[in-house]
Amino acid sequence: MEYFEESGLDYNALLESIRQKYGQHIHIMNRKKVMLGGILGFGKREGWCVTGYVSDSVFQPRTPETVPETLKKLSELLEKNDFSPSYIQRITSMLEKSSHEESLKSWGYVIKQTRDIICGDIKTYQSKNLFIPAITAVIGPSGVGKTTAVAKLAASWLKLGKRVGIISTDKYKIGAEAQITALASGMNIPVVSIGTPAGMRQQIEFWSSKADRIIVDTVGRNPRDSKALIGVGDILGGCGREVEKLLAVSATTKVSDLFEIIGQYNMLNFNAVICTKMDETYHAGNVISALQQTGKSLAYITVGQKITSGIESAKSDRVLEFLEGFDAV
Ligand SMILES: Nc1nc2c(ncn2[C@@H]2O[C@H](COP(=O)(O)OP(=O)(O)OP(=O)(O)O)[C@@H](O)[C@H]2O)c(=O)[nH]1
Ligand SMILES: [Mg+2]
Repeated sequence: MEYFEESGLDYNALLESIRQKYGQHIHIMNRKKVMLGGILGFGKREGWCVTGYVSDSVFQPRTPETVPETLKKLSELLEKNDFSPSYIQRITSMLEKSSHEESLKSWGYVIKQTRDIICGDIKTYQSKNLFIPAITAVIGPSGVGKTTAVAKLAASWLKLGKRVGIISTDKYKIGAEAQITALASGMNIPVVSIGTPAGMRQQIEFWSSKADRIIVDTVGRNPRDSKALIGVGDILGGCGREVEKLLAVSATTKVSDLFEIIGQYNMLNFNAVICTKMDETYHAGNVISALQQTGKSLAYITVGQKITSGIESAKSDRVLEFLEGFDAV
């Protein structure tokens, strides 16, 4: 399969030029707004960056009358589970291409194959061997569960015998500092609050011999507000060294918004995603579609409001438990 990434000022003209270059059998995976052109930062204009792939083989879709009943039922089930239309199309096409006509009559077969495809689609993230103290920052939109995830991570690393410290950079929300301090105090984890890149540098130096793990809680930012996102990047830049950035998104966010959030936060070069509030959904197709179509990996899921538990390293078959009608058969 050939992948492409192309950019241009006008979206429709860009699609046309992609079709001319790669042919008609293209699949768009992601599109995002970017600044293009200019010299030395001047004269840049807003445009689009589109990523996608070209199918290996030219696949002739069936007419609606000839689509097996099992595939119609599968499409309905995927839709109920909040998978995106293009993900549903992709799954049903893959099954049609790779299966014998007879096999497709078996619902058990269709479910098993779909489970396997979905499992293969969920890329899980392995934390890098960062220098000690390793710095992990949790970034993301407001209210998704960043501070809770920071406290959960701290608790889980504490249980592993690590020396943990928390740095809060949320000077914006009233009570943010008090919230994380209260969450961490029960575990005797020290919390400091800073508001500038210089303050961050000072704290990192101070903690460098006192902690194995530093977790940074950040202010929740609207993904459409690029300036605010750059502010988050600036303050993390104050660490002066590599920071593992995990984007927190809520499982209760609709799929089109997940695409938007992941696309916009891409500017901060985050390493992987934490999917929060998994306990509040029975239909996690939105998360799976967004991860697959943006090529992002899943680092953790959080399940529940409790601080001392409910954060799990991502495992693809565990994510399937948050779908309806896809139990192993
Ligand atoms: N059910 C459930 N609730 C969660 C989970 N994680 C967080 N929450 C709840 O979500 C709400 C917001 O959590 P916070 O951690 O304050 O969210 P935040 O992203 O830090 O919010 P801001 O700092 O305002 O941007 C709280 O009521 C949490 O208890 C989860 O995994 N499951
Ligand atoms: Mg918070």
